[in-house]
Amino acid sequence: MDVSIRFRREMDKGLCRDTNPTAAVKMLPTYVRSTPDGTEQGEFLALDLGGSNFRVLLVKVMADGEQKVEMENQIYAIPEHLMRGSGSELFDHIADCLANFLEKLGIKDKKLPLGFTFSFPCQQTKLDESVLVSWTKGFKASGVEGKDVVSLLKKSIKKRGDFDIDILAVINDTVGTMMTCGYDDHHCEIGLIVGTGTNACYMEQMRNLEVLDGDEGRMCVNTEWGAFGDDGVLEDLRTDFDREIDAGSLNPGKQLFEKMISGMYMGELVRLILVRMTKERLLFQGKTTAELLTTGSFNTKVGGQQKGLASAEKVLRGLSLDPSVEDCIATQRVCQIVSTRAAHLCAATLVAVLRQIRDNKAAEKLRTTIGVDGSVYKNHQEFSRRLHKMVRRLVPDCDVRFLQSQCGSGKGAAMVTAVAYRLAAQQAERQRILDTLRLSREQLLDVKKRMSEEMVRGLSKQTHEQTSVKMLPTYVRSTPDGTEHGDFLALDLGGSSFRVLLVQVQSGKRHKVDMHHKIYSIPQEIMQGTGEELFDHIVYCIADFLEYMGMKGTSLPLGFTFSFPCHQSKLDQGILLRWTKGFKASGCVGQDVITLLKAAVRRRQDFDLNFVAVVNDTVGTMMTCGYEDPKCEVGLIVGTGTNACYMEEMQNIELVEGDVGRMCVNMEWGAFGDNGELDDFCTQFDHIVDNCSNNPGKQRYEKMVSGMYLGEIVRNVLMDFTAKGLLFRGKLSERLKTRGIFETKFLSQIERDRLAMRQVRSILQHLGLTSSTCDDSVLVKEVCSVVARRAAQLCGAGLAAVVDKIRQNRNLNQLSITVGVDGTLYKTHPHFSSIMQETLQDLAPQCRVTFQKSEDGSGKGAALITAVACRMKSEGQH
Ligand code: 0WK
Ligand code: 0WK
Ligand code: BGC
Ligand code: BGC
Repeated sequence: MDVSIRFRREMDKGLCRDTNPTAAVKMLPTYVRSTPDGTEQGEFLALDLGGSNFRVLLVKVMADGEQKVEMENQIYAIPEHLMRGSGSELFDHIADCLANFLEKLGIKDKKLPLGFTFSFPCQQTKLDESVLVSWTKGFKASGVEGKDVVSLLKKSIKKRGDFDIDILAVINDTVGTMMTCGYDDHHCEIGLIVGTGTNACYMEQMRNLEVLDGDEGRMCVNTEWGAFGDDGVLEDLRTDFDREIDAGSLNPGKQLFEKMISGMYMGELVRLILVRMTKERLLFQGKTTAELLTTGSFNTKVGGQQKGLASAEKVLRGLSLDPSVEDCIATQRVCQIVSTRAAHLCAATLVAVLRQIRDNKAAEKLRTTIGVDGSVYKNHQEFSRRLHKMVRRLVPDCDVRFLQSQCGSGKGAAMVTAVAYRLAAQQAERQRILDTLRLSREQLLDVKKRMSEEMVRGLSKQTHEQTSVKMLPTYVRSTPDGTEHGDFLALDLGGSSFRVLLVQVQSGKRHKVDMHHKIYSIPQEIMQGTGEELFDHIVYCIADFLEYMGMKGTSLPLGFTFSFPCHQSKLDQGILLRWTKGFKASGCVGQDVITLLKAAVRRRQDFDLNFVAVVNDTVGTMMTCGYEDPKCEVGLIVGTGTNACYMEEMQNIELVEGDVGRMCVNMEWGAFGDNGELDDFCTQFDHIVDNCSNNPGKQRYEKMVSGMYLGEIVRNVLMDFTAKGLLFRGKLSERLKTRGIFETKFLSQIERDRLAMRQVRSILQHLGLTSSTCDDSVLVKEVCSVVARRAAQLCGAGLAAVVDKIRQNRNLNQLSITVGVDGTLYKTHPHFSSIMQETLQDLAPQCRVTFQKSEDGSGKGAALITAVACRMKSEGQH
C-alpha cells in the first residue's frame, strides 16, 4: 500500500505541468486518444522492437461487420553489437529486415501505412514523431537518444531506396498491448508489460494531462514506471543486490524499479543472491563456479519455470555446480522470493493506476480490463498468479480482469495506425471540403477587381440595368456639419430589430444628439405577410412609441431607415426593388415605401408625420459616425444582411444630373454575384443555402458574408461531414436537420477564445448532439472559423474596392478615410473585424482605413439626414 501510494504521488508529479520536468515517472502523452471503434480497416505494416524479439508484421483488418484481423509476422534477430553499436546501423538493420519481409510477401511495391512499436521511453509531440529519451533494457545504440526515431527509420529506408512506407504512428509496447486487447474487450484501458522490461500505460483524462492543451476526452499515457525510484524514493526498499545489479547495468541509476522486477534483471538478482549465499558458505559448500560468477548466467527464463527440484538441479548443474537437495530447495526459495517481490511491486504500482482511473471516473466500483504481455508474465505462472492475487488484495473493491495479449503489440500498433489512417483520411477529406471555403490572396484580389468592375458598371447609365451591384443614388450629398438642430422621429427597419426613435439634435460647438428609442419585434408572419399588415404594424409601433413618449399628436419630421434596396429619385422617396433578408411582404416591391407608410398612417388616423427622408442603414450608419468624425465617408453594415455606401463624385453618378460635389451611393453590394461574378467561389454549401433561401439566386455575396446565412452554411457543412461519417460518428440529430437551428451567434460564441470547447459542447448539447466527442467539438469550431474567416475576407475584399475607388476618384497616392460600421456580426464576432481589416490592408495598401463602430445605430443618422434636409428646405435650397 505504501509503495502504491508513493507511486500515485509520482504519477501526479509526472502529470503536473510544473513538476513534470523533474519527475522520475514521466507520464508521457502518447497521442492515442481513442480505442478501436470497429470502423478500422485496411492493410498495415507493424514493427515490434524492444522486447525479446524484433518482429515485422503485416496486419489485415477487415471491418465488414464482424471484425476480423489476419496477421503474418516474421521474427528477426537484433545482434547485440547492433543494440549497442551506432544508431544508424541499427536502423539500417531494421530497414533491411523490413525489406526482407516485404520481399517475402511480394509487397515491396506497395506503399503501406506502418505502425512502429518502439518500446523505450519517448517524448512525443504527435503520433508520428517520437524522440527517444533514453535507452533501456539491452539497448545503447549511439546517436539515437534525443532524436526522432521516425526520421531515423525514414532515413535508413531512403538510403535503401527500394521500397517506401508511410510511418503513421510510433507507440510503446504497453500501448500496443492495450490496443490489441482493446480490440476484443472494450473495457481494456490499461496496458501492462512484464517482460525484458516492465511498464504500463492507461487512458487518462485530458484535463489531468497538464502538459497538453485541451481538457476534453482521454488520452493514453505511457507511465514509463520502470524509472520509478530513479529519484531515490525507493531507496528504503532497494537491497544491495539491487544496487549491485544497477551498478553492473548499461544504464546505472536509471530504471531502478524495472531492475527490481523485469525479466532482464530477475535472473541476475537470483544469481547475485546465490553468489552471496555461496560466499557466506550457505550454499554449494561455499564453492562458486566461473559460471555462477558470470553476469547473466542465471537467466530469468529458466528461473521462472521452477517446475520442481529437478529443473532447479538441472539449472544449477548447468552452472557446473554440484547442488545438494537443500541447495536446490534454497535456490527455488530464492527464485520464489525474487519473483514474489517483483509481482507484488508490480501489483502496487498497478493498483495506483487503478485508483487513478477509479477516481477519474468517480466510480464506486471500477470495472476494467488490463491487457498484459511480456515473457515474465506469460512464462512465470507464479508471477502472474501472485500479481493478480496482490492486486485483488490491495483493491478488493475493483473488478479487475487481466487479458493476456495473444498476438503481441503488433496488432495494437496496426489498430493505432488504422485509427491514425482513418483519422488522417477523414482529416484529409475534411480539409479537402474546407479548402473549398478557403480563399487565396489571388482569389480575394479577384473579388476586389470584380467588385470594382461592377461598381463602375453600376454607376454608368449604359450598364446600370444589367449590373448586379446597383450603386443606388441616395440624394444625401453632404455629411453633417454640426449646424443641424431640432427634434426628429426616426424609424429603423431591416436589421435584426425594429426601432422607433426620437432624436433631439442640438447645433453649435458642443453640438450633441439625445435619443430615446424603443425596440419592437417584427413577427415572421408580418415580415412575410402583406405589405399592408407590415406597414400597419410599423404605424402601430410608432403610435405606441409616441404614446410611450407622451408625444401624441406632435407631427415631427420623420427619417425612415429602410434597409432594403430602393431606387430613389429624391430623398423622401424609396421604390423597393426587392426584399432581402427575412422579409417578403407582398405588394411592396416596386412601391414607394413612403407612400405605403403614409397610407398606413392614414388608415390609422391617429397621428400625422412629416415624411422627410428614406435612407438605407448603411447611409444612416455613415451619417451617425460622420457626426463625430468628418472623415467618415463610407458606411458598412455586416449584420443580418450586408451592404456598403460611400461618398461618390457626382460626375461619376451618371444616373443623377450634375457634376459638382459628391453624393452618397448605396452600393447594395449584397447582390454582387447575382450575375455569376462569384460562381467560381461558390461551394456546394452556398448553393444549398441559396436554394433554400426565400430569394434564390439573389444576394449571393450577402449569402456568403452576412449573419443571416453563416449559421446555415456551417450547419450544411456539419451535415455533409456527418453524412460522410467525418463527424458525430456519422450520427445526425433531428435538430441538426432543422433550418436556422445553428444560429450565427453560435459562431461568435464558439470562436470566443477562452471558453472554447466547453462552450461548443453545450451548444452541441442544445442542438441535440449529446454524444459529440472532443474531436467533434474541435472540428465544429474549425468549421465555424473557416466560414467566418471567408465572410470577413470577402467583406474586406469588397471594401478594398470601395476605398481604392475613392482614392482613385481623388487622385491620391495615399487615402486616409473612416468607415462607419454597424451590424451584429461585425460587433459581436471575436475575429470578423480583425480578419476583415487585415484583408483590406493587404488588398488596398494605399488606403489607411479607420473603422468607427456606430454606437447609436442608423436611426441617429437618419435623423441627421432629416435635419439637413429640413435645414436646406428652410434655406430654400433643394
Ligand atoms: C510482446 C509484444 C512486444 C513487447 C514484448 C514484451 O509484442 O511489443 O515488447 O511482448 O515482452 P518481452 O518480449 O520483453 O518479454
Ligand atoms: C443597427 C442599425 C440598423 C441596421 C442594423 C444592422 O441601427 O439600421 O440595420 O444595425 O445590423 P443587424 O441588426 O442586422 O445585425
Ligand atoms: C521501456 C518501456 C517499455 C518496457 C517494456 C522499458 O524498459 O522503458 O518503454 O514499455 O520496457 O518493454
Ligand atoms: C439590404 C441592404 C441593407 C443590408 C444591411 C441588405 O439585405 O439589401 O439594403 O443595407 O441588408 O442591412
